[in-house]
Amino acid sequence: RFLGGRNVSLIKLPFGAGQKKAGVEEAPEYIMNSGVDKDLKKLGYNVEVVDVPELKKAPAEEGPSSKQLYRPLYVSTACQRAKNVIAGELSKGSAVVNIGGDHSLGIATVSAVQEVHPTSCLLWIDAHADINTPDSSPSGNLHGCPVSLVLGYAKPVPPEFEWVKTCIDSGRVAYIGLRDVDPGERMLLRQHNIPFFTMHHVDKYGIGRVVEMAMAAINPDNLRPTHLSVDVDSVDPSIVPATGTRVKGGLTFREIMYICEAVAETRTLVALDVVEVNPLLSDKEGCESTISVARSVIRTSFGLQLV
Ligand code: HAR
Ligand code: MN
Ligand code: MN
Ligand code: MN
Repeated sequence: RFLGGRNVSLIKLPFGAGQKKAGVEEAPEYIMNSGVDKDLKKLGYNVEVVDVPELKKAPAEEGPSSKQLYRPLYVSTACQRAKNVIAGELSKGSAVVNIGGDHSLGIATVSAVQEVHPTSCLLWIDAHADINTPDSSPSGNLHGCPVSLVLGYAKPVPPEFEWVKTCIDSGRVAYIGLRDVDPGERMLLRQHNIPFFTMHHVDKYGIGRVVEMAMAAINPDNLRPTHLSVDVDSVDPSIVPATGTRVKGGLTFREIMYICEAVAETRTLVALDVVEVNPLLSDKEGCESTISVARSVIRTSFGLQLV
């Protein structure tokens, strides 16, 4: 029951204004050049590459912003555009790989997936919960806010984001990998009973039980399409140094692969996000290691080839 069939669209989303470090907008080029299209073709998929180069261009005027958010108009405009492209690919019956770019693109990816597959669940793999509201955000960076916007927790919604619908409910979202959560975020996670598995839980139960518990919570009978959103900073900085907000004590290579394998095994994957690779933040070796992890995430989520 593979919902995306055998067609996969690789969507390049060169966008980085959801945070302040230059370079994350260059990642789609690097990740594509690593050969992800060939990997998926080898697995038997029909692959289409879609570029959205206009995301690199900022709107002429940012306009006065509420809430001290960083570049809300640019983030909103880019996400609206990205959402339309992603929804278009999904509507053709294809699965999508959304290659970021920073995680503010989650506003676009979740909005698109929920529009086309309104019962789907969301597995968010990240060191961070990205559930700050514009009010609770300590940084003003919108890559820390996408989950609150799609869950409808941002009140009032900043004017730039009025187009974003409350499109998913807390019962269909789970997290794995958390280890840097802000006080306001912790309150929202608890208040709405969102299942989250921190690195402490990964240590305590092992990745096998954690994935089992997360998927049982949001997709008990594998009847829902799955959206897997992978922020590469979920993985330990020793193998993923080329990312903007490194946090020690992350997932091992096998742990992130296990998550991707378990999702592949459900045959329910319709959308995969790979975000927060920043090739400018590490040396050549660190960059290659990071991109190789991103490539492995894509290949493994779309097919089990263990032996
Ligand atoms: N929680 C912090 C904030 O909202 C940091 C969020 C950041 N970083 C990411 N997203 N890479 O997962 O500012
Ligand atoms: Mn993130
Ligand atoms: Mn993160
Ligand atoms: Mn923090």
